[in-house]
Amino acid sequence: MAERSGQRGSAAVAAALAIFLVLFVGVTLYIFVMKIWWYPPAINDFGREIDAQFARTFVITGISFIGAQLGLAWVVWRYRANGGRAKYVEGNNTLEAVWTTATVVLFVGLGIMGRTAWAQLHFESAPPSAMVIEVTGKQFNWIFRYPGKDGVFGRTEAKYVDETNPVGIDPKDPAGQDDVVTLTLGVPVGREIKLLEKSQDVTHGFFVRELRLKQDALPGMIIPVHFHVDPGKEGDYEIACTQLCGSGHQRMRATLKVMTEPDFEKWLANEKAD
Ligand SMILES: [Cu+2]
Repeated sequence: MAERSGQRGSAAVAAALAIFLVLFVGVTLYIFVMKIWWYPPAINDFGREIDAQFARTFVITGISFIGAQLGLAWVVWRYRANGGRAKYVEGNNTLEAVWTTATVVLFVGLGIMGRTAWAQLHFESAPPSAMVIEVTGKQFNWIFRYPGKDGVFGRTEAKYVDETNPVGIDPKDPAGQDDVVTLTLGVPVGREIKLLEKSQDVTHGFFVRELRLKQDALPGMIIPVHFHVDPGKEGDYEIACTQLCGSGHQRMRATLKVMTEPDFEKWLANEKAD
């Protein structure tokens, strides 16, 4: 009698767990396929390349995930307690070797496929014609600096940093006289932009979702990254800090303002006047 009720209990629990796993796979698949909580569309070819890599990774890991979870559901149901004795199984060396090799091949393969996009951002330098803009992260905002007409940034030093001079431009350096410091990153559309990332205090993370561009800014380092925005994609995009950089971290955001060349010139002149 006790054994019979034990059997029923096992079947119910096994069925519940198997059904849960199947539903879990279904809901997860739905979220990814329908792209709920997805990135906004990319605004350049680098972004689209990252998306392609995302897609490849999701297809491969997705197939493994679905196979593993549905397999688990089947095993839970098929081998539920039925009054028999559990059997000891030695393991299977061939299977071990097969799935370890398969995992290595998949991971290394994905790495090789993704290296083009990664190298484009980190190893290839920006063309000499790129517009250079300095980005400084500090608790808790982003500051941008344009070199002005002379194309040369003025020297900076920590001792000059104050309310009116947030990046600490040396007032005695003539190259710094025409530098333009802003709180918005204005850029002309279509033009290659080279950012020089700096930090005044802790590690910050510069991130624009639509560019698929993420690079940490570290104190004591100048880190270059470059990008362009496709023609027709003018507009405002959010710049977020992706490193938990302190108590005001969630407030640390700015705007990437993509404009046509004439609008950009007007905007920069305006910022200079301010
Ligand atoms: Cu930050």
